[in-house]
Amino acid sequence: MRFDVFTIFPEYLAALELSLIGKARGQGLLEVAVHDLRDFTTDRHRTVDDSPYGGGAGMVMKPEPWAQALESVLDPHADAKPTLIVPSPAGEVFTQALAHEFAARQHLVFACGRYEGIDERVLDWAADHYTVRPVSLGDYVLNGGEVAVLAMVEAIGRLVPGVVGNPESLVEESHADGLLEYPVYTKPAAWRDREVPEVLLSGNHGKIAKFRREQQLRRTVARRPDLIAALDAGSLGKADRNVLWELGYAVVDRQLVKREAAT
Ligand code: JBK
Repeated sequence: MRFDVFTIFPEYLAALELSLIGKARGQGLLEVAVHDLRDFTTDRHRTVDDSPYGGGAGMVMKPEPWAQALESVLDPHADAKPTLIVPSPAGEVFTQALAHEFAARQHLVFACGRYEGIDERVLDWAADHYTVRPVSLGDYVLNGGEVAVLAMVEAIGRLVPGVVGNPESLVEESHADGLLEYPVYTKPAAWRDREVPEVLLSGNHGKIAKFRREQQLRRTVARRPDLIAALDAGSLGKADRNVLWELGYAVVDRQLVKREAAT
């Protein structure tokens, strides 16, 4: 799998030389090339931005360097269009499902915008050569796409076979039951007056599984009620429904609803 990243801050992507992704590059599992967008300018000042038509704050990235850059990594012999991922707060939200979808592609190209974004015609033009996907990490403001690319390359790269040494690390999280993970503990069993929950020391694996499941439900209710609302309650067991009832939820038409709202 190949990644090409275009940015005006190539040093920002130096982290891709470290850890799991850096190692996978060394092993030839992933090819990652980071390119300086300014290398595709033709003027003395290597200009990449200009003021917005129609007025408004800030600057917009000019189309010409982007077209030169994006053309430079097209392979005329490729049997499919590469995917162009454009990090943007106006994109679809990046999820584990999107990471899996992108991990199945041969060639991903990332276009890091800065300032107020990239001239929209670049994305229109690129659609002739690429599958264009504006993607957002979430609803907050970053200064540019670089940090989003770091997150996406890590999330996608670790799904490529061989990149994560122990494939069992991928199994538990892919159980994707739509709940947050349970809390974990290690030695010492007592630390600063805090004890590890006794059941985890019991050796009773049935009780441990039940405890962990309850913890998953409790923290999902507390932290991510949106995930509770998205569950198919019909696929939950009796024990799960009892816990959720105690936490204030009832089942209506296979949906979990707050009990006071149900009445
Ligand atoms: C944001 O991917 N994002 O979420 C993103 C990319 C570029 C700028 C941004 O403000 N949020």
